Amino acid sequence: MNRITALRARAVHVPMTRPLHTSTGAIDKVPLVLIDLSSSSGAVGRSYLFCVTPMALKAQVDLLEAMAALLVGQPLRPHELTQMLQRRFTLLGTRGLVGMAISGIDMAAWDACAIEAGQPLAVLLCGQVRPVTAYNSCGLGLRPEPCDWDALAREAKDLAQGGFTAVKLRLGYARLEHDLTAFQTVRAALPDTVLIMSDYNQALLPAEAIRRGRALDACGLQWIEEPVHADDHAGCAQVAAALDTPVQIGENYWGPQDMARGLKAGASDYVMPDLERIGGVTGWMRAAALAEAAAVPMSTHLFPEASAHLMCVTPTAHWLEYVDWANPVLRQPLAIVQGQAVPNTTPGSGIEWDEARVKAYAF
Ligand code: SMN
Ligand code: MG
Repeated sequence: MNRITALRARAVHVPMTRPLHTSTGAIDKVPLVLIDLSSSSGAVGRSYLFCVTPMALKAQVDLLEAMAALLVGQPLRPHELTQMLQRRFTLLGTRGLVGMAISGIDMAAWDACAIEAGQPLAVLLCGQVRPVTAYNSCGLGLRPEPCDWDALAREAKDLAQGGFTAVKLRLGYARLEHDLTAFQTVRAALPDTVLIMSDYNQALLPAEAIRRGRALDACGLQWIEEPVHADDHAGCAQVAAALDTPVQIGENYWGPQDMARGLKAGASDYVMPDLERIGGVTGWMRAAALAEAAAVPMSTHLFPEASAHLMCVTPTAHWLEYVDWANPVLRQPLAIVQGQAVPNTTPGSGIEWDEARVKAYAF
């Protein structure tokens, strides 16, 4: 039995091709924590965490380094490791930085297992590597007033390059009229064949979400994402029931139990768990079973490299969210071919660091 010999965590602050404004604020550089989990076999499993703000980077690294004491010497068995960590941190709470750390360790442990098995992650999970339909989420943020709609149109055209058949537009302007203008601008800039998703990032109260959603219903959006506060499952269920456009949530589900509550409440038509919140690969597989049982289409949130493998074994797999945010520190960024993500066929989840860049972007 192979055992964990070391855990290393490093913070980087990586430049973005396109800064992203959402209704929660602007992100102009990507704050990541890179995790290396070493096994006695010699394999090194890797994952990264997206910390949203650089203010969280040091705390996330410190927490992971402290957690190494619980891990070193333990057998490399992700199910057991994740369960042990969940128990150990129950009294502190397993959301926020703690939940992200547990998920990151889980993802790195699965990567190490796949490397030891000599198999791509999807194959280790008893599936096969196949292309996964992706939408381009690397932009189309909110425009600060006075809104430069021409720039939004140019960005839409850029994002559709590479054969993408769908893109995501951020909404949640101060007024509905600007939401509609943003949509119409992007719609007019793209061929009819390119689909459009939208994301409010929790900006609205349910009544306003219903008002805006009804105005958007004629637009043919693929989905309206997080119209209301992520924890307001009852409110989101009201919105989903009132609209023709499907409502999408899930990036803020902290573990499969949280997703089970949302599904039970009928909070959304679609789900899109996030690997660093749902509990890594272990949490994803359990969430995928819940989505299958509820017959709900399941998409991914960020982390396209590992997520692409998981979509290959997700019964109700829907759309992969493509972002290029980790590309500057990856040796081999995820391949996109005609709008489809093509997972690596090499062992693991396809994450290896470009050490020179990691050094250059060290935080
Ligand atoms: C999002 C999440 C995190 C950072 C930026 C944007 C957005 C998405 O909610 O779903 O892509
Ligand atoms: Mg979102």
